[in-house]
Amino acid sequence: MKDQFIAAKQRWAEKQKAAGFKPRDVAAPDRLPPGQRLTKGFPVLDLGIQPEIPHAEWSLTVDGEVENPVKLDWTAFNALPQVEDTSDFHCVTTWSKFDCRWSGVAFTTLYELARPKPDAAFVYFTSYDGYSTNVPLEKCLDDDVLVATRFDGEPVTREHGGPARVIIPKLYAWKGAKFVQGIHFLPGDKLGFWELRGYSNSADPWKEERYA
Ligand SMILES: Nc1nc2c(c(=O)[nH]1)N[C@H]1C(S)=C(S)[C@@H](COP(=O)(O)O)O[C@H]1N2
Ligand SMILES: [Mo]
Repeated sequence: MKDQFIAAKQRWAEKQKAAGFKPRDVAAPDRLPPGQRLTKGFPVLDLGIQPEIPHAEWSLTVDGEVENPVKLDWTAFNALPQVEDTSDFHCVTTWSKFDCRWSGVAFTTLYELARPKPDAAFVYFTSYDGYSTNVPLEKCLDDDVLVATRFDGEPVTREHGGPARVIIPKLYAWKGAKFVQGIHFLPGDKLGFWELRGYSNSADPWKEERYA
């Protein structure tokens, strides 16, 4: 895990040097996962609750199997190094959105801050709307996984999961917690909201891992 973390951190650094928004070739035929349709809009999916969290009341807890559990308030979170990344977004309900420009804090930065213990192997995300989702730690240690506070240069709106939401582009979008409140490092896997209700646990859009 350590080597993977260092490699991801290095790739993040290289990507940040190449400043500016560079949409990739939209025409690339291999870019849309099987069974997906491209949308130009940005649909909203939630549990019917869009919690309103003022910045003064917002915090992100990073804990579990870590050497240094932290609870970051809005100021402390935004004082962490910021990254920007453009990625594609794939929802299990068959829409995909290309070139989403997110900025915020890289997952690797939170990993480095909390210092997971050697037995940490899974991540369980919790949200202000009662949502949860789970991801193997190795899937989070990639140079496109971040806790985003901005979309296209503007604060993430409440409907899209502001103040902060998780983005894991290589998995179906339900694996990215909107309104994120907690990031918990666990030794074993723990199923999240949709994973308990018939959605795939692995959620790879390229393998069409939609429902379990
Ligand atoms: N907290 C929370 N996060 C969530 C959800 C949710 O209901 N609550 N829905 C998930 C699903 S199913 C998808 S497709 C995306 C939708 O993000 P969007 O509303 O910005 O399109 O958020 C994911 N994260
Ligand atoms: Mo979804």
